[in-house]
Amino acid sequence: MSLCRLAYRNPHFLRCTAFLKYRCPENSTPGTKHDQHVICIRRDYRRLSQTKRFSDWSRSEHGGSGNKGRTISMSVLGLFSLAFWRKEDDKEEEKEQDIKIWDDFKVTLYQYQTCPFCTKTRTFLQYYQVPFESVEVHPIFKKEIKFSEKYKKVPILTIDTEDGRHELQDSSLIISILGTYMKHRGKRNLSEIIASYPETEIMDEDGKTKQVVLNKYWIIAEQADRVDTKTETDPRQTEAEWRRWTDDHLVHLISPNVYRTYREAYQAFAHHVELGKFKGTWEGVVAKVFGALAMWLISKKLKKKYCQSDDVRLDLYRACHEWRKALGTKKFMGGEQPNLADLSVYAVLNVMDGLVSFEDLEQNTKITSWYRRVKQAIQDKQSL
Ligand SMILES: N[C@@H](CCC(=O)N[C@@H](CS)C(=O)NCC(=O)O)C(=O)O
Repeated sequence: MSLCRLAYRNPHFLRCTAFLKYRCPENSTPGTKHDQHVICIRRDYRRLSQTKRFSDWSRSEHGGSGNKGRTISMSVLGLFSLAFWRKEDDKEEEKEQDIKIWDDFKVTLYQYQTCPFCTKTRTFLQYYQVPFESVEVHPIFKKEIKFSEKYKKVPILTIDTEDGRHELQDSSLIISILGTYMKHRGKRNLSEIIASYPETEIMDEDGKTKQVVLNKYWIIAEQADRVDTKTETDPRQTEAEWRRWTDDHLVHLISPNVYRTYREAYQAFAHHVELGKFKGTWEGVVAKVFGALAMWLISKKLKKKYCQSDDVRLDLYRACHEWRKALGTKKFMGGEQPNLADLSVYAVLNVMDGLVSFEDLEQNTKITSWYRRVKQAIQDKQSL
């Protein structure tokens, strides 16, 4: 249990956490154990200070309780809290191990900032604290991904290692490969894991042959984690199904909704340009005017292909109801922590965050509480 949760339950801990904050100087040596504790405590303090109970306490404290009492209670409780540092220690060690497995790699994400597939990949990298650089690809000239001879879509992830460069394509495949690599904590090397996701030729409904990776949505479990599917349900099964649903269904509802009218399309492009590297440039202006026009026209075609209702919002609401229903009373699809399905659905919806379509979605579905929980979980991981 984090200090923050304890503090929330027990007013004495409020004092204690404040004491710890006071005791942790801003200029602790970066990278040391002490520094890591300081980071944890500051993070807990930050979260704590956003709670109502904290503001009530801090107001009453300001009202003037005795200094002596405060010093004694802070000191006693400060000592008491040392017991919890041990737990933080273990967590830190685990985190250090996680970070170490990326030490010899240089990871680069070639992306469009607002593409849902790229957002999905980026969210995964951020949540699992994989150090990476991102390169924004020019949507027309694509000179940044010239190295990729056949595959011209984004995201592309390159991983430079001692053995050379690995080039990974397709958001879900990238996530599964990296997820499996982390699961095995570097015990299996990356080339071996990539080879565990082979391409197979299949024939689609129209009789055309295509290459697919059959286990694309699966994290390959360690022997010890495997469950007997005759007696238990494998949580990876649900995770894989919802990840597939995100790619096959949810993601296709985004463009028709974001670019539903020219006005909405223009607002979306203005918002994206504001966030991206073309802000304040002539390319940004062209993107706003003509990009919005192009996407508005394209979204009409996408609507015909992927949407059932005349009002595209209804399809989006329906999809979110479906997700909410499957979540039930669970905090996340992954239980107490987000799993890859949570991160994928979140990332795809995140593309609309700040736009009219997202406001409508929040008003017409019960998606907000879960969405905010995932957002918070990602932020917490990043502030670690
Ligand atoms: N299945 C791929 C789909 C990737 C995809 O369609 N990306 C779009 C951007 S959202 C793309 O690059 N389209 C080609 C283009 O923009 O020229 C994935 O999951 O990564």
